[in-house]
Amino acid sequence: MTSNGAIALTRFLIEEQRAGHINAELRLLVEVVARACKQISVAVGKGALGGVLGDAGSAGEASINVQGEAQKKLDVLSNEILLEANAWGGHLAGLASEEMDHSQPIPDSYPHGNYLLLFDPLDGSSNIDVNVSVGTIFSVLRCPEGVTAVEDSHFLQPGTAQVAAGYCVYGPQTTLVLTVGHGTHAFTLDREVGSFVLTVRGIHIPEDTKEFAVNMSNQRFWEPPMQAYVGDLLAGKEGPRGKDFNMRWVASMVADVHRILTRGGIFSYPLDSKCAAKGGKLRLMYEANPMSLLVEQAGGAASTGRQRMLDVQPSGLHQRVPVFLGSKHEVEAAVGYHARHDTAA
Ligand code: P6P
Repeated sequence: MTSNGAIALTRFLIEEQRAGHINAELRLLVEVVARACKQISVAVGKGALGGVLGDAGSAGEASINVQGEAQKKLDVLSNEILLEANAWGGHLAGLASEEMDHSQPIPDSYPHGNYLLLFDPLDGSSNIDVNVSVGTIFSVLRCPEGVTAVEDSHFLQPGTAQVAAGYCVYGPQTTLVLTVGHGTHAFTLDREVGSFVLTVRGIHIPEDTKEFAVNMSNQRFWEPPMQAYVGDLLAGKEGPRGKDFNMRWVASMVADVHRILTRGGIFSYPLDSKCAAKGGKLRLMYEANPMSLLVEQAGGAASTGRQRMLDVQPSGLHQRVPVFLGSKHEVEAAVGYHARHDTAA
């Protein structure tokens, strides 16, 4: 207990271990990631004062990552913080990052553990320079039995294989949201003490909602079922849904998902003709899968529009997917538009 009776992350994890939900190695892994997120929070919070805004790369030469996106200085710094924090603890066999072409084994100079860590070190980068919430997303898998030399293929496990997942949102508060497979819980950073303190045990997403999150500027590029679904949302109470809807779009998945975990809603980044060739915009392994586990553990639903997200069998480390997640009944409604369209087709 902290001095005011609240439960710090360390105690929460020890109690999860006593309950048999996690082992000591996974407990250490979560503690290490949480500490790295505190370091990233400090760097993000300095902004211009820390000389960390703007694009990475040398003078005039942008640094482009495997996604083909210009890296921000904070993308690179956040990636380095997570790599350094996780190298020596002995809890990982390997790790993979949105910012790195391939996965990395733990150096032979350090002991190897049984887990694989995947992360988007700083999601929502386009918001960094305009002081809008960004975040770190992470996913934990077991290293397959008998594997000594970790390769990309060892990470290609469906979302149901995740043993833990979470994100840390760097907003007005720095909040870590975590699941180890027994509910989704929120921990707010007490900056005076430097500890994450349990602030919501057992998040529950309302099954119904009147709020949707999508980038409407892509509307003309969507597939017909998405056009029909959103068209009916916009028709409001005079339309087939019989109620008015509100819209939010932060363009930072962590911020949008945090709002949905907090008050419900549906988040979607569907296929559109611009990104269809890549399979979608958002990445399966370290964005959609961890967020989908968090949402399902909070009583919500997550789908590609045609398949439960956590059942998708990955084919590549940086594979992209269409995403629908949030309030269970609303995700089911969106999936229904796709099912009826595909059946008719
Ligand atoms: P758009 C941020 O770059 C991100 O990967 C997600 O965090 C966010 O939901 C999405 O892309 C925003 O995409 O096309 O609206 O800029």
